[in-house]
Amino acid sequence: MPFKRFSRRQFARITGWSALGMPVLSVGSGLADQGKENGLPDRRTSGFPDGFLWGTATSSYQIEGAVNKDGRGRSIWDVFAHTGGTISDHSNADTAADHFHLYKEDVQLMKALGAKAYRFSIAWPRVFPEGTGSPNPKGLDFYNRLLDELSANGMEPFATLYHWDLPQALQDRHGGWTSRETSKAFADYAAHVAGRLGDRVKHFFTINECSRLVHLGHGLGADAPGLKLSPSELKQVRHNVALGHGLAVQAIRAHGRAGIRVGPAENAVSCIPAIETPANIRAAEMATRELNAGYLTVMLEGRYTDAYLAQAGKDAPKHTAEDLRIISSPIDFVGLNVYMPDHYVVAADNERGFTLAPFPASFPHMNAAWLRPGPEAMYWVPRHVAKLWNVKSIYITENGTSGSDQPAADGTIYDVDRIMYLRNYLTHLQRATSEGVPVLGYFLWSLMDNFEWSDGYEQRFGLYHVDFGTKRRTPKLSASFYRETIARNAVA
Ligand code: GBH
Repeated sequence: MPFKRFSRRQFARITGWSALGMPVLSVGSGLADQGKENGLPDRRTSGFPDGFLWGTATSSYQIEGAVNKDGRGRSIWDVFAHTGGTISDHSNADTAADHFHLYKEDVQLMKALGAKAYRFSIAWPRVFPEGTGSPNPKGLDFYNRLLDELSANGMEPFATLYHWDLPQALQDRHGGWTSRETSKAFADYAAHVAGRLGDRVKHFFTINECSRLVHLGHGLGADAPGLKLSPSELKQVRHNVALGHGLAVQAIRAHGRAGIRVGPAENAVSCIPAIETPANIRAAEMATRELNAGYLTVMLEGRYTDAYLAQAGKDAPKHTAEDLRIISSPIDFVGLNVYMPDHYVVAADNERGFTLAPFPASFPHMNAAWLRPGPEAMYWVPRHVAKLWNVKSIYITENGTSGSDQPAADGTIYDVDRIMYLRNYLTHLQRATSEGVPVLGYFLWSLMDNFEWSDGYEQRFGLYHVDFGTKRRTPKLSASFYRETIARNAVA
C-alpha cells in the first residue's frame, strides 16, 4: 500500500511539502537565502563536496519481521529474544516494522527525504536457513524485489552481509563465532550473495560492528547469543570474526563482478583529544590504534599490535600468519558507525603515551543512557582512520540518536533533541570534509523506528515514527531537517 499509512496532509504540514510531495518552498527561496538576508553566514558556501552521498540505514532483523516467511531459518536473535529476561520490554522482532511486506512504502519514505542511497542488511538465515548447504532461493527473492524497487526510485543500494542475525543452526553445530567453521561459512554465504546480487549491488559491507557482537554477544551476554566467555575465549571469538571479515572480502572479489567494492562497517572505538593540542592529537591517534587492535588495526595493518599481544599474554588468540594475511585483505573503503565519544584523550608521560580521561558523572546523555553527545567524534574518527592507515574512502555507515518522541498536542513529533544532535554531528562532518578527510557519504541511523536489540521497542532511532501495532509510519520533525540538509548539501 504505497504511502497511505500516514495522512498526506499531516506529512505535508510537518515537512512543509505539498500533498504531492513537492517542496512548498523551493530550495533557492528557503532558509539558506533567508540567512543571507538576515546577515547570517551563507551556509551553502560551507557545504559538503559535490556528489556527497546522503542515505539512511537499517538492518534486517530490526525491521523486516516475517520471521517464518518463505523458508527463513531461525537466527540467534530469534532464539535470544524468545528467551525470558533478555529484552527490556519482553518483545521480539517477529513482526517488527513489517518491512518485509511494506518495503515499497519504505522506499518512498527514503525518496521523500531526497536521499540517494540506502544501507540495508541481508538476513543470512533467509538465504541459508541452515547456515550452509543448500541456499533457499525464496530468501534471496525478497532482496531481489527490494533491489528492483530501490533501482526504480533512483536509490543506490549498499548491502551489509552480517548485522548480527547468525543462523541458529551454526550456533548449534559449531558454537557460532567461537569456531572458525563459522568464519568459513560466512565466506560461502558472502560468495553466494555477491554472485547473485553483485550485478546490482556495487558496495558490500562485510560485518556490522565487530566489537559489539564480540563484547555484548560473547562477553557480557547482553546480546545474542548471550554468552559470557572467558578472556581467552573472547579473544578467539574476536579473531574468528576478523577472519570471517577477511574471508568474505576475498569471496566477494572472487564471485562478484569486476569493480565490486567491499569494506567493513565498524564502530571504531572513538578517541577524542580532550583539548586540541598537537600532543593530545597524537595521543588520540595512538589510542585509536591500540584500542581498535583486534578490529580495524589488524584489518588494515595485518598484525596485532605488540601492546595487544603483551596485554593478552597467554590469552592471545591462536592464529597463523596466513590468518593475518586474510584478515588484512585489501578493502576499498572503511565504513564507520559514529555515535559518541568513547574516550577523551590526554597526552601522558607513561608507557602508552596517553591517559583516557574518566567520564564525569555529570556528562550528559541522550535518551539512551549510553549515548553521550560528543559531536566532535564525527570529525575525529574519520580523520584518525584516514591519517593512521592512509584510507582514501570512508563512509559514515551509521549516526543518529534515540529520543522519547512523544507527539505534541497537534500530533507532531517535534524531536528537536534529535535535530540538535544531528545538526552538531553534521557540522563536525562538514569540518572533516572541508579539510579533505575523504568521507564520501553518510547514512543516518535510522530511516524508521525499529527493534532496538535488548532495548526492544523502547528506544526509537527513526526519522519516521512507527506505530508497532498498526505499522503506520509518520515523519518526525527531524525528517524535515534531514530533507532540508540533503537539498542544500549543507547543514540545515
Ligand atoms: C548500532 O550500535 C547498531 O549497529 C544498530 O543496529 C543499532 O540499532 C544502533 O547502533 C543504535 O544502538 O552496554 O548498555 O553500555 C551502536 C553502538 C555500542 C550501542 C555499544 C550500545 C553499548 C550499550 N553500540 N553500546 S551498553
